[in-house]
Amino acid sequence: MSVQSLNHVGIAVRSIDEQKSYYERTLGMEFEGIEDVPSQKVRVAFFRAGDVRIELLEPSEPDSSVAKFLEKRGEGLHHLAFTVEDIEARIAELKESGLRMIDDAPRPGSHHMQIAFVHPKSTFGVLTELCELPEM
Ligand code: CMX
Repeated sequence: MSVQSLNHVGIAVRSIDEQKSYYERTLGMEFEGIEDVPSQKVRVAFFRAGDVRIELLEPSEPDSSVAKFLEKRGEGLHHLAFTVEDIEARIAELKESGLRMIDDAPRPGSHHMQIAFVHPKSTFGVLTELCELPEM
């Protein structure tokens, strides 16, 4: 297993609108747009500085896992996402090494990526996402 790069850092927020100006104007990051990700019941906003992206996650439905997170832990850092190649093989490797996957098979994520989450209980408390970029 070898991750290629940090794809993004996910941050749980109650309102993208409320925080947009902090990332865009105060920090001066490039705003890349807002997208609905129905499979994850979230609305996401991306901001970029160099190769690093921040993903703001706002729940789009009351039973979203992000809504539960906000209720329990409040706003703040939610997950780290790594770019990988051949996500199905990477999932198999992680399972083989004893990690608990939330997703046994890739799901559609933002930016047309395929994604899969690893449970934070098996990654030292850090919710971890694998992302495979779409073919160009
Ligand atoms: N980071 C670290 N720990 C987390 C966490 C997070 N983001 N979310 C939950 N946990 C912890 C909880 O605090 C809890 O720990 P304790 O038992 O010690 O209190 C434990 O994990 C179980 O959490 P829970 O509140 O009972 O919530 P659930 O089990 O219902 O769900 C999780 C937790 C991680 C399985 C669920 O949030 C999930 O499936 N996440 C993956 C999907 C996701 O996050 N999608 C949104 C992003 C989509 C995108 O980027 O496109």
